[in-house]
Amino acid sequence: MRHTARSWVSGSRLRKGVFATATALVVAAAGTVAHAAGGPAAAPSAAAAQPGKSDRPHIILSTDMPPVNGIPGGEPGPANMKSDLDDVQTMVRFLSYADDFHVDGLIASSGTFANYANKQNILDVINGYAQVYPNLKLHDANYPTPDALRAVTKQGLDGTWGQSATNILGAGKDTEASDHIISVVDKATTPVWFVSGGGPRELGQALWKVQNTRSAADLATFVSKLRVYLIDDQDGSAAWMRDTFPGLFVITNKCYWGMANTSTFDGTWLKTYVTTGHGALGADYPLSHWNYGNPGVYEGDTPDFLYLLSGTQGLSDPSDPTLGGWGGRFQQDATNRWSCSSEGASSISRWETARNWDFAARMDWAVKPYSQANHNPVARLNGHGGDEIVHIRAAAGSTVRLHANGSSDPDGNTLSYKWYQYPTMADLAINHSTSEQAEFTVPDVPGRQIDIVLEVTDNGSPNLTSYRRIVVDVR
Ligand SMILES: [Ca+2]
Ligand SMILES: [Ca+2]
Repeated sequence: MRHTARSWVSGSRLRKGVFATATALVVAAAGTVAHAAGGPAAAPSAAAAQPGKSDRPHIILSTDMPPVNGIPGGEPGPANMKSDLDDVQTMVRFLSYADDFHVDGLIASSGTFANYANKQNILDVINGYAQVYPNLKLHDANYPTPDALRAVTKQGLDGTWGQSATNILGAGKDTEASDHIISVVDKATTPVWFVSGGGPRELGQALWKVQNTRSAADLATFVSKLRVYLIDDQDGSAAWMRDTFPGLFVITNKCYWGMANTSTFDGTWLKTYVTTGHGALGADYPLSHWNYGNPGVYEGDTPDFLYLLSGTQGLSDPSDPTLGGWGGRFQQDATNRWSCSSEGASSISRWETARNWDFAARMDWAVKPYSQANHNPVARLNGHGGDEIVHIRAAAGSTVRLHANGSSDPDGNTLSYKWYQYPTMADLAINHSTSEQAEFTVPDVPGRQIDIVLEVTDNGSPNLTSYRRIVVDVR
């Protein structure tokens, strides 16, 4: 994503994007217009960076994951081995997408039933990543080295999950994790996303320390660089940081269960596409979450990084939670405060087919040569490649012409197209909505915004989808 200087201080509504000139796209209802179609993208060579992606987001991912060989929480076993095993599922999926981020931190916060923080749990999955890293590099040169990931893996404080802010923040409670967060944010020149699938205590302690050791102006600068995405409130620091820092951008996701689907993406699916024959990283993926009898994809924490991934896919803009993407769609409750939209968990589950097969392709990347795996198409919308949101203004009653000309596929696959409004903000009929070119008449809703998604899907194995988004401001 591109981050403008303005987005530093905005926190909320400002979006990344390109403003297309209205005249290039909008014509009177009876008129015609010639579009400047983008030329076909050159096919990338193996080991090139993935095409169609611009700047990768900076992420610090905090997890309370148990050991790789942990025990599902509902089964008998020692407290230090038991927890939500789906957190390990999330880590495996995250590392398979490590090429799409600047991974600035992997934080072990307190977890397991023993309430321990243990960074070795993360390092063990990185060891699996290390075994498939040479092969992943065949598919995207941006995969970070295992040592680069190890270097930013940091340990938090024990005993903090579920505890009040008073008990877990303050003098004497700094850790290598909280100090690392401060160091990363201090060096940052673009926003740093702290995403947490456990208690966010380590960020809380970092904020506490900066608040208590720096000037108000320096604190404000520090806070302005952060973007926070929480899977629920899992310790008292979550509410504390929202109460204490009104300038802190915080998304709180309490509809994360939209990730789970153990009927379609069940144990058999996982064995076929992830855990067997797909290398050491996939082999670390636990089949079960809470008990052995119901295997499948749970991954309740995964929306935290999917939210950012959707920005790199062209589907959304993380600075605008109302757009919605793989990590959910959110509503604004107050300045810098976001919670699940009325769509709830379905804002996450609606993408499950594309996202799970996309993960299956990543698992192929772990073991197959470039020519034998599938790679995502490169979608272009009205000539715009990259991942920026395309913005236009259009008058009610005018016709907006949309096209995906110049979209391409690095594997030479045949592409199919789908245009639809999301989220639905106005009555709208899109003509030729499954064609490369589509159009619609702008409804009489001046002042409203019409958001349209383009899905470009290939016929490779598995089918992979890429996205673009256009936002039409109705005059
Ligand atoms: Ca968790
Ligand atoms: Ca392809």
